[in-house]
Amino acid sequence: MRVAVVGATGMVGQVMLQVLAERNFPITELIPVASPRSVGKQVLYKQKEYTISSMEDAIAAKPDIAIFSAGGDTSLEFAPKFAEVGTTVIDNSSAWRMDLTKKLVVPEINANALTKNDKIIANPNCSTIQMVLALAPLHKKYGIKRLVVSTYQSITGTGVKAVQQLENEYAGEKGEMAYPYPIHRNAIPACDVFQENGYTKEELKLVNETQKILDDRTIAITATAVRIPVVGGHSESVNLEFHNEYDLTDIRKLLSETDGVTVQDNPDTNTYPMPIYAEGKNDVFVGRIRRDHSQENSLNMWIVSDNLRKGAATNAVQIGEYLVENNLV
Ligand code: 2RA
Repeated sequence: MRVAVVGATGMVGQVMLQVLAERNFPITELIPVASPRSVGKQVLYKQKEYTISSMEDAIAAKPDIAIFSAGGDTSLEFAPKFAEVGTTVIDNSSAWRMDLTKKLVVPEINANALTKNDKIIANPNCSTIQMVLALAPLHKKYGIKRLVVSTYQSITGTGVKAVQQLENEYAGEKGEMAYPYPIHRNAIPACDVFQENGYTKEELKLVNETQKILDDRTIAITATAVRIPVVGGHSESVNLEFHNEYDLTDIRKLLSETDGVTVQDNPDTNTYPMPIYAEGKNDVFVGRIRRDHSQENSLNMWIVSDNLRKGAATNAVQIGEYLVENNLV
């Protein structure tokens, strides 16, 4: 497979290269792509240096797959150009996610809907991916009526500048600010920009993408997305109301049997998911699974995952694996 990684020097792009190597993706030719100022520089893949190509040269090379993590504007401009030469694009930005002609894919849930005709495939938002992976089996059996989610998101989701700001604050040093206020010893209830309805784009992604992936616009969803001074992954407190009565033991069984989900849930032994332990792993970790006694047919749980892996790079690579395994590229 000739594979282009667009945004190869970025935080997600670098994890993408790690994951492609770890999972031994069948690459015969790797084409790292980055901004014009990076063209000609080197990136490492499997301990070997690869020269960064321009977008134009990468398109001309007609790769089989192009995995993008380069922002929405770049995806909107260049994903169609790759598709025109026959490349299948897997895009990590929000550009195509709610496009009615594009599929929004978490492989364990809906990769089976993919066909050879899907030349631009959208990777969902990180906080959406980890949540829907846990919700899908529960929705299938019990039918989710309403979902209330609060997120506690890693600053790696904001980008390198935010990580640097936190490190500077830890060290008591001045430096470039990603936020107009401290990240260290703070909680920032603003992930991405505010919309006129008072919600942020991040919160609306959790609503709209979840309904699209679960293919059910009747699910009532409300979200609050918070940035916290953590780097290992996103955490989410999820409250579910089902249409039907449920059995708590069966909920645990369904989650334990779901590919990509690990249940960590024993308060007696202080066993529950935490980002410091999820970092660098590909699974979605679920714990604090408990009945919500304040309302019928309702459940609380806690979901943690490395937002750069299953929340971005790993999910995208798994889409690529599905395409290869099913001869769709
Ligand atoms: C965030 N979900 O965490 C986004 C990814 N950039 O801000």
